[in-house]
Amino acid sequence: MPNMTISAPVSEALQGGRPVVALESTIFSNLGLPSPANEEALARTLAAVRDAGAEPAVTAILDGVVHVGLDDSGYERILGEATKTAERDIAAAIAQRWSVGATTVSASLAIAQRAGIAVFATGGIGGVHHGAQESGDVSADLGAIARHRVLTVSAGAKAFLDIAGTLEHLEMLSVPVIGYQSDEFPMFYARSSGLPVPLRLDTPREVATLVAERFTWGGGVLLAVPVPADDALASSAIQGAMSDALDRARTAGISGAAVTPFVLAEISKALDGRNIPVNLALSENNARVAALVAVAMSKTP
Ligand code: PSU
Ligand code: MN
Repeated sequence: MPNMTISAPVSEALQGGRPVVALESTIFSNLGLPSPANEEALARTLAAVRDAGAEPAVTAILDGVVHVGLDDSGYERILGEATKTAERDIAAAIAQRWSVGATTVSASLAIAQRAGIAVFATGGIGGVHHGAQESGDVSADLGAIARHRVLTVSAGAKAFLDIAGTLEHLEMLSVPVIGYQSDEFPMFYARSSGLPVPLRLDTPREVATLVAERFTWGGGVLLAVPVPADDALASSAIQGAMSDALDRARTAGISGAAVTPFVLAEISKALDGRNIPVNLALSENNARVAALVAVAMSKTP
């Protein structure tokens, strides 16, 4: 595969049937988190996957080549200036030899499936934006979760989205949505959205069994993991910052792929960075849970 390269540790793990967890690179780039929090997020996420017994595989496009698993120089590059790369952008990123293409959830899922990786972890997925009826803004993440045979582990959808609309859309796309040790769909920084999940599972083993079954029918699964209680923000604490950020995006006429990075940066400003430790904690926790499920899947006979 000339336009895709799998690192030696990842390819050895895959060949040996050992557990691997794919990770996106947008959250670790300047588009997702400010420096040096992005560096800490990366280090803690990688450690969480390894400590739980799996091999991390960060996806990125470097000089027009799709990378699955990075070395130190690759990590350094994604931590800096990067171009947001969704699934539809992969072809352009290769054809035009983009220097650093930071993969979103949708791009990572396409790459994971092609590399033969069954589990993927992120912070929060994209989803249905407020006002999507007029703007049509629905993240490509949702279709990618539905289409690819990969489990996505996230702390729900990003908090500034239309969560109820996102859950309806996932139902329309036939995506099984599982609450991990939770009866509610989480709300990223906050543990609760007030919206129930259709299915709750409590152990990595149970999740692994369901995912294996789902893969035989085609398509992916979304595992929603609430941020650990000690790290969570109260949803009342973020409501104001979120609606202000959305108003500002509207007034500034931001649209398309720029909306999410803009709104995330505005929320950080309004909360004086109090959301950043939460973002790190949930990314680390999702990576840990994803690795535990990957380990359980690798033991499935
Ligand atoms: N959640 C975060 N930070 C991010 C993203 C999600 O806390 O940077 C990124 C992910 O890469 C996700 C993307 O796939 O935003 C979704 O963008 P959009 O809404 O444009 O589809
Ligand atoms: Mn969008």
